[in-house]
Amino acid sequence: MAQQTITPELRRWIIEQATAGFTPDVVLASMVASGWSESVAMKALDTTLREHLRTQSAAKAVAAAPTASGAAPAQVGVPVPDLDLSRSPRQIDAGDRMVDVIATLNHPRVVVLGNLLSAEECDALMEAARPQLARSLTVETKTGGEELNPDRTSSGMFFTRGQIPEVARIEARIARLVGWPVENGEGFQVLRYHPGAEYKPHYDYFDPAEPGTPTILRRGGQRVATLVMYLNEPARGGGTTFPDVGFEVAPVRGNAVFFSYDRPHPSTRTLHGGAPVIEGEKWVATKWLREREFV
Ligand code: PD2
Ligand code: ZN
Repeated sequence: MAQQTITPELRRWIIEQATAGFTPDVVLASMVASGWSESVAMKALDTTLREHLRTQSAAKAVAAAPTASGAAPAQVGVPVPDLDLSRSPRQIDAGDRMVDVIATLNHPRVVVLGNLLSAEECDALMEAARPQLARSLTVETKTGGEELNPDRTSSGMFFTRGQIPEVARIEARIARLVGWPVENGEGFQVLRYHPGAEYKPHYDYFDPAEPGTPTILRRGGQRVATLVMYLNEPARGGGTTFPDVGFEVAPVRGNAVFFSYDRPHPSTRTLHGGAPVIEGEKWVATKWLREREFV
């Protein structure tokens, strides 16, 4: 496709749409429908609306405007953790370890990493987690509590930040890798899946429309990125899937998949799931990163 330029006319049009009460997701859909590439359109929207928010008091009305469908308006994106891939490195220095860059995708932002963890670190996490595994809970967004979720047939546990030396070391490595403070991370969650177990597709951010979400957000704001680390290798099945873009990451011991989401909205395309394990066991450690310090 020929290069698409963000002209002053386009900026003016975006601002007109926004001030007329159309939310960014609606404006995005109409730009895509008229031939804009979604990633260019999102960027144009993001920069234009940010600039406008900075300079105009009318911005308040934009954020508060209802969508035509009555859904919650999509917010302008927030800063998120990311890796510095600007010079296309094969490896990134994560402080105490060189980590391989295996594959990247821009929308959704996904980076597949190799050799993030050593075999000894994978073993240490599994052994420390094993005695505490219980059928997995997910955060109940209706109340802010936790519930048994039938979409998740794995068992799991949480470490606290820095709970054992291996956890502290890996947390520092991740912080350096993605440029995000250790303090903004939730404790690792370790999950074990048996054959037949899966994690149905979901978003990791908290749904702003759910009544329990404000309570959850008090502990450090929204989740803005996820790192799923593979601690072992099931013989078959158990990939991490991104159904919106037909992408699947194979669970390879020591490897990881990173993805970020700058707004709690499906337009991030970060719908993802854990495919059923067909043969063998699958163990992962998940790190979720929040906007602010997680307390
Ligand atoms: O185990 C996975 O592959 C997986 C897939 C989707 C883990 C998570 N989500 C998660 O921990 O959020
Ligand atoms: Zn997830």
